Amino acid sequence: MDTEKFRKIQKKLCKKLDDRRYQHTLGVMYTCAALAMAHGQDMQKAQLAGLLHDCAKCIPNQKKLKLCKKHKIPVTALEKKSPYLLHAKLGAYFARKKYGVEDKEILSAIRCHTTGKREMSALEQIVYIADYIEPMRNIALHLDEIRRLAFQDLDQCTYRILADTLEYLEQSPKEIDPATRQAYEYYKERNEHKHG
Ligand code: DGI
Ligand code: FE
Ligand code: FE
Repeated sequence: MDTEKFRKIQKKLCKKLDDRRYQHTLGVMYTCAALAMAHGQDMQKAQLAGLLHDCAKCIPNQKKLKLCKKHKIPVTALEKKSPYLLHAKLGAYFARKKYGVEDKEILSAIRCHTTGKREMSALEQIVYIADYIEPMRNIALHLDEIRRLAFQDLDQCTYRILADTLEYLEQSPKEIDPATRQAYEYYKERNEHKHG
């Protein structure tokens, strides 16, 4: 994608997000680029996925549900109870329909960035990780260790984030999406296999 097209997307997106969310978005975008560099992945694709990952975040929850219905995006019973989760699916939809992104890998990285999923591609892991570690994030536990791991081993880093996220969710009234649990089981097994 050429620079001008990228700038156009940034300008348009900036109007759809509040300032805090836009600053987070830029943090994720640059962190995606850095992780792509570290792991030999396509930097442009990673940046674009990072830029658009939360493009549907600032839509009110009721409107998220309405928009899913309107655009025939399937909503699970769990998502109905926690509609904020839908910003990922809706984000992928808008990335294509409103921002003209056709790349399937980018769209799928946006779609799974909140819960994660089993067998993520390197690009999907990069977006998932960057969202968690970008510089403005500062409340999660073990961030120093997770930030260090991000540049060393994507699978181990993904696993650590999933483990901490599940622990956080289990202590909160929030329901756990099957994708989150499946991702955790998958990366747990994968890391045990790799590291004994
Ligand atoms: O959109 P962001 O705030 O940048 O980050 P995100 O899209 O990763 O969303 C983070 C929130 O999503 C965080 O509070 C944990 C929550 N989350 C992750 N997996 C699940 C989940 N919430 C529920 N209810 N169920 C999940 O499985
Ligand atoms: Fe998000
Ligand atoms: Fe985010």
